Amino acid sequence: IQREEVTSSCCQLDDLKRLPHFHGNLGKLRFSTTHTVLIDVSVFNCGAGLIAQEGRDLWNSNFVKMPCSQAMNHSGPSQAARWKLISKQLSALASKKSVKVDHVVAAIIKFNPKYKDRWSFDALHTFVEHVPKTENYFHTLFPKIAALALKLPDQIKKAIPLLQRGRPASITLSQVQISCLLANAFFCTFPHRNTSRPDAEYHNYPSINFSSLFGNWSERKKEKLRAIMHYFNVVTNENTNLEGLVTFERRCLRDSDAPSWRSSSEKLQKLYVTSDGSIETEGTGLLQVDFASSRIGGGVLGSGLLQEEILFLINPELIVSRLFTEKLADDECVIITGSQQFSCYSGFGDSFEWAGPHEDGLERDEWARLKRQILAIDALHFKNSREQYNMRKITRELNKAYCGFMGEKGHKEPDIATGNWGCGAFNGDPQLKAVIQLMAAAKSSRGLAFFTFRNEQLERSLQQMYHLLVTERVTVGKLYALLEDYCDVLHKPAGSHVDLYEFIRKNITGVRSQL
Ligand code: AR6
Repeated sequence: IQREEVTSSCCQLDDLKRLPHFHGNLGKLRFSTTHTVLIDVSVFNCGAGLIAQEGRDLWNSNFVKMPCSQAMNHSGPSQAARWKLISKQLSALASKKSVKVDHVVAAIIKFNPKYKDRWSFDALHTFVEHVPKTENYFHTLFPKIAALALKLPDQIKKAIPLLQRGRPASITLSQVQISCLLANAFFCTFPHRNTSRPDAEYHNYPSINFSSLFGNWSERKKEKLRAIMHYFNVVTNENTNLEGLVTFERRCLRDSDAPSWRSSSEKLQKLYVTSDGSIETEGTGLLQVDFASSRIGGGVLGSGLLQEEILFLINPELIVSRLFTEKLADDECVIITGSQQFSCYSGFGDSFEWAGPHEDGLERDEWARLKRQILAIDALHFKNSREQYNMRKITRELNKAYCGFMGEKGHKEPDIATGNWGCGAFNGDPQLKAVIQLMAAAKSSRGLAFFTFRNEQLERSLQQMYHLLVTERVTVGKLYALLEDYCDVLHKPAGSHVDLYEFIRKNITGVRSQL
């Protein structure tokens, strides 16, 4: 009886598997038809550093259209002429020691003339004016960001594929290459990326040029800009050694991999639940869930400041995913391995504050990637909370979570750090989402660390529910059937709301007492 009690209780955080435990299963860095590597793999594999991979510059619908593209295209003035203009403007800024915001704005507008009266830069202006003199290094930082952006043709020589819908594929690039791409995003140089009209070429992609970050001043914008400027300050500092790689992988759940949930016989895996701490801190080394938008990064370049946006602000390298990741479909996710955390923060939403530099002490794997893995999965957005008690929607959420949790066959994967996925802006029920994630983790044979984000009641109820499910040896299939019954009960005419965990408890213990 005692043994049963121990194993049916939640585990400790230290009982979960973390990334640093795994060594030596990656092999040499290789590119393939589905894995584009933007640095020279042979140079990297013999330990001679990170240099840009030579390759072709392509201007078509399968690749990122680059601001410095010299490729011929048939629409309007050639990009080569535009890059000449961009280079002239940026070189002028880069040659100065100190640059005013007005000059930054003038340069951006010179090569984006259509937006002269449409873009506002009041947030950037106010920000630079508001920050105390002692902290105000921005005038001398602007020339350095311009110099970094100018290096684009030397840094990226091979076309960057788009991670398109329905096509699993990965891109590995260096942290220096990412910084150079983000410096271009800062100066809004990416072509065809300034409109989200339904007929626009990239309407299915998130925005990447920073124009929306620079307008609509608010306290939120101030804190966001502090985090972003801190990132540029670090990456342009000559003493910074950005020595790693980062991989962005789009995964799609093939029909043949979608589980038959009703007939799944797996039992629950380990669970750690806490109302203290956060996914990104205490969950370090686990697969950390990003409560994402289908357009990865959500409102990071606008005014959004929830879990995903905060994650992207403290790890700004994640923002580059917006350059090439098409909107996620129901059965897709993105996994990012190796991004660096540059900042600390406090608060959430309106209370968010940039809280200074973060020294990332993580080890690197054999591909020079920091041992940090982030999983972007977008939950459904329920305008009306009742909508979620529907098996079609529940199955969608199960498959979405499973797509991210399932891991690669034969690989040793860390356990997962998650929490109230889809339960803030997206209005999900935290109890239901916790069960869904437990089921997806069980199906993937991975343990869960669940951060309830100061919700002590959820912490207790989840611990009790887990204890019951494990002692009663409830399988994933059985839980699925219970959810079906629960949805039926809720949708009965005049049915009042029944607590999910209460319903599960009654049904399980009721079944036992009938035996
Ligand atoms: N660690 C653990 N839990 C957290 C953390 C954290 N760092 N931060 C927040 N929570 P939300 P969603 C908890 O609203 O509902 C963004 O704009 C906290 O209880 O960010 O999936 C995206 O781009 C919070 O209420 O996620 C999407 O567009 C809950 O997690 C959209 O929001 C949910 O956080 C996604 O909304």
